[in-house]
Amino acid sequence: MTKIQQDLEDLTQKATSALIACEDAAALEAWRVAYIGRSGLIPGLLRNIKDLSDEEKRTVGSAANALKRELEEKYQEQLHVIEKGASTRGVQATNCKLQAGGGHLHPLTLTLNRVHEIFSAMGFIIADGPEVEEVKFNFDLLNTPAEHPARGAGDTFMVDPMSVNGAEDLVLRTQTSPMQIRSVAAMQLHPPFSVIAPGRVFRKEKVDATHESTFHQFEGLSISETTSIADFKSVIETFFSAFFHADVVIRLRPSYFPFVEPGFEVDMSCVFCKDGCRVCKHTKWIEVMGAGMVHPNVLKNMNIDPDKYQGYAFGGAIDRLAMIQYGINDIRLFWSGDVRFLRQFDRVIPAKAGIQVDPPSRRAGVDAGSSPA
Ligand code: FA5
Repeated sequence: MTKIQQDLEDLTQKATSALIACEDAAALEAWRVAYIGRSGLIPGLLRNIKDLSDEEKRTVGSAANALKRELEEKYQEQLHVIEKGASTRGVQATNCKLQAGGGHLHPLTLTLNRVHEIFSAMGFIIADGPEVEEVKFNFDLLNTPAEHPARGAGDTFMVDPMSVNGAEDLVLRTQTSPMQIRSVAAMQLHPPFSVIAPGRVFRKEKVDATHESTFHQFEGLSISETTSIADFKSVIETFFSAFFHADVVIRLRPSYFPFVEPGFEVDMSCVFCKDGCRVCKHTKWIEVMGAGMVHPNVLKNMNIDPDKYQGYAFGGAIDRLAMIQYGINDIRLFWSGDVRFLRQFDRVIPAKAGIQVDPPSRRAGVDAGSSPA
């Protein structure tokens, strides 16, 4: 390889990674001037071609011209992304050309890792459990009456016993809440303890921009002799403040879930505005999870004495958090496999919570029961 060919190769790599790192118009303009502008490195390289032999002129010249065209195209694409405000927030499917490159994490994995980091740092242990779940765990032990609409085949994916060696009463779990019961039993937890269980859930939903039939929840459970709603509010405020790097305030609204009493919907103050914006639908609040104080019947089903112990449980969606964090306007993009969408996360560097994070051994992924199927 001649020196000029080597220079060309080095320049290709340098220019491509520098372009990917441009997140605003000023950085992009500086890149344009440095690489493809009139006095930039690429035109400079092309000017040197005149000193080469005829054969080198042909090979190196056509390669350098192709590189110049390619970088100009990529520059236009990046400009388009930045103008649409879609570099980190406001991510949408845009026209990017397929190109070879290193792999990177999916936005849901980035979000899940962050949830792990923050709750681990607050002393929660992480549990994992089955996606094919027994009706007993998904509903009965969670104090959900037989006539509850969520139990019907209209809302829940039933598992055909024929497909699982005749095992009956299995469903695709509709929520991560069965992990409340499973994690306590499998890890033989005794209060005080705090546990978090992320995982995939399934519902017969009409899929639209904000509803998927397969999505990801994270369940939280914290029990002690004194755990109160105030503790819940403080932990969740700390979580969302760390997650969004902002001073988040939490608001609780009364709601009903069979496994908690009282139950509430949790809203967080909008992290993008003070006076209302598109993300908070001009309400200044964003609905983020369901929660409540664990129902005495559920404590009993965990073999925990409800006269002595109390605590809170909560369940939020990883997908919704990712949408808020990255400004994704359609949940269906996560499963689309559309590389134009996915490649926009190749430059998202997993942020640190800014609080002490426990070593990985703590979140070894305690398995709280295997699939009964
Ligand atoms: C539950 O699933 C309860 N298990 C949460 C809970 C846990 C309450 C513990 C009390 C104690 P809900 O159906 O509201 O609640 O779902 C929780 C969150 O999942 C919602 O706030 C919403 O952000 C998200 N979610 C619900 N349905 C969908 C869907 N189809 N697609 C994406 N996200 C959804």
